[in-house]
Amino acid sequence: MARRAAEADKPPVSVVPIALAATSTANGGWKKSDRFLAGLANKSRVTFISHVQPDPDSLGSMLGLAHLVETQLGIPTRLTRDGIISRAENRTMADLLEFNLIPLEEITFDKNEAVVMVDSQPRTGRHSLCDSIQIYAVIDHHETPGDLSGVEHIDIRPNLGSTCTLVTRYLMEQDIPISRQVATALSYGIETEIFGYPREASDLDDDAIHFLYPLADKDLLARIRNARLPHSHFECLLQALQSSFIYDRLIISWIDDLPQPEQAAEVVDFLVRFEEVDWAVCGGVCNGKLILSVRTSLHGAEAGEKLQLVVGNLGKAGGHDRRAGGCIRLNSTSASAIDDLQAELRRRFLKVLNIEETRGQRLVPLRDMLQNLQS
Ligand SMILES: [Mn+2]
Repeated sequence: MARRAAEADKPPVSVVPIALAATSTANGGWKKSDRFLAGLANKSRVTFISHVQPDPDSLGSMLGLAHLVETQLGIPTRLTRDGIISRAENRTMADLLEFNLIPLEEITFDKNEAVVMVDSQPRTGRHSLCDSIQIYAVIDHHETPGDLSGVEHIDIRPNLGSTCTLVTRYLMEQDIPISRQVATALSYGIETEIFGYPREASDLDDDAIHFLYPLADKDLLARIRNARLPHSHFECLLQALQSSFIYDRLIISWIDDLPQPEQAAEVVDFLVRFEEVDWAVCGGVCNGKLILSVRTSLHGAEAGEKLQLVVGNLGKAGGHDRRAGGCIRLNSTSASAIDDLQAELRRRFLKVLNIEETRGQRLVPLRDMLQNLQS
């Protein structure tokens, strides 16, 4: 019986390219990358999609898998961009590594084309892809469950720090040459996910970095990490500091006009380093939505689930153990409507984190702000 089960897992022999035969293991088992490629062998083209505002992990994953498909199967590929790339580092990455990204709204799909989703799952509210498009593969590391019905190839590993790690495993399994561009993109994708603190990484993430680093362009990596920042970045940081209130071990910060959605994450990455708190929350208004970002320094904190509890049916939320994000569509962007929503969210955060309702202490006292203005 066991043998039959293993047989059933194998792709039909007729669609397996000869190049793949050598990569199956000695006991006849198929590697994940073999199965991924086998299902694509008869396709006319492969198009990669990721979540909105693609980040380095999704950009690197699309590029790495496109390289895998083109090298092993000789099938043309397309990389897409859902929404804008907003963060300065990410735009610099896409520019310097010469990503050819087609806006998702300009894409039409052929009948015999395969669609591969990376770093996200279908119907999680994280993309603008039409729900009727059939997806061949989902390759991801998020816990946020998507609707995977009809997806042929599913490889979701929440224990990994990045999707780029999973893609690097595929490339290592297939033992194909990796260009400097691909190695640099994957390397940066992994480092943005695992080099921060709290660190959420596995041994496989470290192995992937170890494998890619000698192949990557270290000068380009340094230029991407130190991308030039727009004026709005500093205005936003100033507002974050001035609007921050501390409630026991929680700091909450509100931004009236977030210059780009990912800056909420930059604010909490910065604030969670404050030694007097364990939790940092930032909420910012951007394009008619309230973007939420959460970080905690506590281990086993289930930040993603806690943020889902807080947001509830007001919007969408998800994430990892110590990092989470969410989004609430605003019915009204009037100051009073936003104030009410902020008050409600603050109340819910305090409840979920078991913090007594208090007035909160300003991070920067008003008299200090006034003194700074006069000096
Ligand atoms: Mn990711």
